[in-house]
Order: sequence, then C-alpha cells, then structure tokens
Amino acid sequence: MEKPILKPKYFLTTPIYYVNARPHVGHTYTTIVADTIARYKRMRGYDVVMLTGTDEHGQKVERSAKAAGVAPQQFADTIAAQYQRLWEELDLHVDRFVRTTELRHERAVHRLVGQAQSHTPGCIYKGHYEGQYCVFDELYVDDPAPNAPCPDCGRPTERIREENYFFRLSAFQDRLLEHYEKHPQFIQPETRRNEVIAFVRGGLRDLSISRTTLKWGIPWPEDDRHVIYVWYDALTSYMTGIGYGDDELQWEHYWPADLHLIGKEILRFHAVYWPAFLMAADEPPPKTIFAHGWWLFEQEKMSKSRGNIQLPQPIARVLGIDALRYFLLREMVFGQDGNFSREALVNRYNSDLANGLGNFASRTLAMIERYFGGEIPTPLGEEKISNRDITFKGFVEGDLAEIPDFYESYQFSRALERIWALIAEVDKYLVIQHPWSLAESEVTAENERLQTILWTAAEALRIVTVLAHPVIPHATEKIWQQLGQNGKLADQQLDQLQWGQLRPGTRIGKTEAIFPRVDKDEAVERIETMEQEMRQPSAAKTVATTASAAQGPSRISIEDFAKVDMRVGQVKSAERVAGADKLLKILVDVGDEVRQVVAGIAEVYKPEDIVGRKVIVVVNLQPRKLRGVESNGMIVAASVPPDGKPVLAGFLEDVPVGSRLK
Ligand code: ME8
Repeated sequence: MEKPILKPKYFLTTPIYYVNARPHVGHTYTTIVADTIARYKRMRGYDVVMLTGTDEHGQKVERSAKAAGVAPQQFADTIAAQYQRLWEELDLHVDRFVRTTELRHERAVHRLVGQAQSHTPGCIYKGHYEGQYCVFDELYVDDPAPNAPCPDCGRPTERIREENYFFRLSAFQDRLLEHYEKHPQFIQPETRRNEVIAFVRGGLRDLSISRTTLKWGIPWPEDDRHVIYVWYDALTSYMTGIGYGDDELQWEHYWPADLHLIGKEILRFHAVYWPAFLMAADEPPPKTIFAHGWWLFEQEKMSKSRGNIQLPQPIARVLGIDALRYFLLREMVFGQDGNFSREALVNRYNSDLANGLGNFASRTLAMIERYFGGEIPTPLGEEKISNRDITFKGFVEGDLAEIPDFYESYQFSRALERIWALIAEVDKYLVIQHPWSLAESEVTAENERLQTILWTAAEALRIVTVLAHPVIPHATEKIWQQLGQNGKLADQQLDQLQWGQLRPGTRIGKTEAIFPRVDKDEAVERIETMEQEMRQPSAAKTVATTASAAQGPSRISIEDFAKVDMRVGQVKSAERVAGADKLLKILVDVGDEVRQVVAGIAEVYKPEDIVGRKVIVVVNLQPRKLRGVESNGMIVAASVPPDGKPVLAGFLEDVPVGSRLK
C-alpha cells in the first residue's frame, strides 16, 4: 500500500480579541494577514491551522456588561458572535476559534499552571502586591505617587494592597536572553527584537498573576478566592485551540506555534512573559512572534477608546472583500504604522484593481474572445519569438523567484508592488505590440505574431493570478475560471508554477468585470453612510424592527433553517447540576462524538430515566456555561402550556444515532 504523504504543519495565530467592544479594521487587519499567510502556506503544501478567538474575562468586560444591563457571559456571547460572523462574512478561514470562557480553556490554563509548578518548583509563589492601581485598565502602575495617572488612560490611580500569586519572571532573564540570541527569528521585525532585548537586559520583576479583587475570570486552581489574571489566561488560548491537555496527538503535532501575529502594543507579553511561562512548564516557545504596527486614523491609533474606528463591513460591502484585503496589505508596510483613509482606499481601488488588474484581465480575455473565438492561441516557436517577448519572459521568471520570498518574509506590500509592476510591464508590452492593429492585417506573419502576443499576455495573467491569490483570493479565483483553467486556484502549488504552462487551445470561460470602476465621492459617501448606520441603528430601522415584531413571528428562509444542525443523539449519562433545581448535565452521543449538554429538564426527568433515550440535539450552537458548567449543544423539547413544562422530542421508529434532521 502506498504511504500517505504527510504535509509539514504550520500553526499560526492572531491575538484573541477582547470582547468589550465590536471588531474594527485594526482587528480585521491582523486576521486578514493571518488568512493571507495561511493561504500562501497552503499553496506551498503545508497543513495549516489558523487560530483566533476572543478574550472574555476581566473587569472591562464585567463593566461593559453591567453598562449594557446583561450578565458578563451574555455580553461576551454577543461580541464573540460578532467576531465569528465578521470572519465568516469576510471569508477568513478560521480553523480554531477559542473563547476563554470555554471549559476546555479553563482546563488548559489549570494544567499549564500545574505543569509549571511541578516542573519548576517555586516559580509560582504567594505574595502581596502593594501600590497604585488603575481600575479602568486593571493595571498595576509603577509610579508610587498617590493618584499617579495611569500611563495608558490617564485616569487617577488608587492605592491597593492585595494578596496575589506571583510568577518568578526575574529568574528567567538569562534563559530568555539566551533564547533571543540563539533564535534570531523569534522576535520580528528586527527593531522590535532589539527593544525587547534591551528591556530584558534592564532586569525583570516578578509578575502578579492573580487577583482577589476581580470576580469575572478563571478561578485559581484549588484557591478560588483568586482568579487568574489576564496573561496566563489569554496566552494559554493558543494551546487550548490545538488540544493541550485534551487531545495529546493533536497538541504534539501542532505545538510549538510557527507564528504568533500581534500588534506591537502586546509584544512584551508575548516575547517575555509567554516564553517564560512555557519554559517554566518545560514546553517549547513559539518559533516566531511578529509584532506589526498600528493603523492610525486621523493621526491617532485606531481604537475603541478613542472612538476613531473604521468598521470593515462597509468597505467589504461597497468595494468587495478583496479590495479591503488588498488595501490593508498594500498600503501598510508590514511592521510599520499606516494611515487609514477612505479616500486613499478608493483611489487604490480604482488605480490598482479596476484600472490595473481588472483592466488587464478583461482586455486580454476580450481580445482572445474576439480574435480567436475564445480559444487560447498557440505561441509560435522560439525562433519566431521577438526580443521583446524574451525580455518579458525573463522578467516574469525573475518575479517567480522573488515574489514567494517576499511572502515568506512577510513583506506583503513589496510582493504586491512587484506583481503590479509586472501588470504595468504587460500593459507596456501590449501598447508597444498593439495587437489590435495586427488583427486587422491580412498578412499571415502578422496574424501569427498576434497569436504569440495574446498567448504571452494570457500566460502573464495566469501567473499574476496565482501569485496574487493569497491576498485577493476571490478575484483571482474568478480570473482563473475565466482563463478556462482546471481545478481550483487555491489548490495550485506555488513551487510548481512556471512560465509556459498555459495550454494553447484552452477554451476561456465567461468573462465579466472583476473590479468595476467606482465614482470616488460616491463610494466614500456610501462607506461613510453605512458606517454610521452600523454604529447606531437609525430611527427608521428601529421602527421597522418593532413594526415587524408586532406582526407576529417573522418568516425565515429555508437557508436560515438549514443553518441549524440537528442530530439524533443518545443519552450516555446524566446527573443533576449542583445548586440548580432545573438543570441536568448530560453526556450525549451524537454520532461522531460525545457531547456535554446542560438541559433545563430536571424538574420533569430524573437522570436515570433518560439514560439510553434517543433525543434530538442542536449540535452547532455556540458553547455556553450554565451555572459554571459548559453546554455544547441543546436538547430539543416541547414547552408545554400553561407553565412551559419540557417534554423531550423523539421518534416512534428506531433511528440511528448521528442522523441529521432536515
Ligand atoms: O490586546 N492597528 O485584544 P484587543 C493594527 N485580548 N492592529 C490593531 C489595531 C490597530 N489600530 N487595533 C487592534 C488584546 N489591532 C488581548 C490580546 S492575545 C493572547 C490577547 C489588533 O482586542 C492587533 O493585532 O485589544 C492588536 O494586537 C490586537 O488587535 C489587540 O486586540
């Protein structure tokens, strides 16, 4: 039997984002970069896992939830769902989404703390913190002066004294410096690496890693007066998502992470605390941490607290997902700060996408349609190819060698510059060769020349399409189809791409404009209007929603219904949830796995009565916690009037476990 070829793995992450406000272009940027790298690596034959998620604990979330009049978990559920919906709308391929309020995550954090304590005894100890504290940012502040302003938000700080668990970061200084020295790729870009080294050389202080003043967090193992404070909780999510403490095989396969992508403001936590936490637990640190710069909006960092954010949806809806991706990756040199402006966005769209790539594709394909009935012509033998064609071929071959290197070294703007220089070169080639006038000629030689020119342009288009695919996947997939190419572009392997592979005689597909030109003022205005509507639902919308609610339950489409994944399950075990009269914790076999579900049926069903019973389970609900117990699905029951007594739904016939309801 032939052995399956194992692909090398590539595991990359974005930060897990706070849920105290909705996602904006800043968060979208990191996630788009991750998706671009993931697509590039897949085209290099890697088995890629991309992880993102939401950071849901802490006082800020508690405070935002209170302001919204809901429980912190409900608040977190709403924002986490906004993130998930956004990544879906933008077609970002998320392999693992980790929420820090999931039970599996709590288990992972406890395990990592325990592993550090047993592998490096004394690395975690109990002590007291006394000093200034910013309630708003949940920060211990270095300045000892009473009322010293918080370095982050400027608000006055308070004096506190509390018992904390500490991590002995001071003991890791030499090992960290040695690690930076031995692994120059560990912190990128270079300037950031130097900053971190200087910081660590300056000496490290131990780190407070628990709080007693905070309630909304993961309880300290075996001491629930404390909750684990921010970074032990947040950073461990990178491990949770690949099965740490849960699925040994998966964990062993994917760890260490190949790349953590982050914004520069959280570099210290990732490049100093994180490797130290891992060293303490005897786990290898990630291979690379890349800290990128900030998107500035009107000269200031785009951030929710400043209120100067841009939402990604209006851009994607007005100009398309690829326009958003292209702009973010082309306009900002990865690693440096960049200025966001709607005018610059629309200018780039018109110049690079509509006039550049869009025009190149439609012009080339239209000529093939017109002059060769939609069949890619045959280029004539080497001897008939002119000097110009040969130079051109050499130019493309140079790009083929260099552009993947730019992706490899995260130089996205340079990769795109080179691809667009190639597009400009084809444009020049076509202007000099003017195929349109050759087409009118009766002379055979000129007609033959026309074949070579159009084959050359189409071949360059094919190559541009493959090279630009990681950044603009949707447009390039369309052009690929228009060029009549087989299979999906995403499945093409970059190292097999060569000049000359375009087969003459291929019938091109239906052509349509990929990036239609837009009127600048109109597009900017549409983006702005949509932005405002999304930020505060307009009066008209609120009225409309109220009105439709008054007309009774609204109808949903069959597609909406199809989103609910219901399966036949069989109860394996059931027990009461301590302190909750109505709840049963149930383990239910849903065919491909056994799920833990919490159901509000304990007043009607005894645990022993339902073991073995077949039930209907909604399996694609977001996990949530009920009374601290994680529920991964919902058991369907009728709610019987007058008091809503639950009656479990089931079948008269015997139905195999795992069958889907439709
Ligand atoms: O820091 N420009 O979450 P967060 C570029 N939960 N990138 C930006 C940006 C901007 N203006 N604004 C945000 C947290 N980002 C923690 C992380 S990780 C274990 C825990 C991106 O919601 C950038 O990646 O504040 C930044 O690091 C991240 O969002 C911060 O997201």
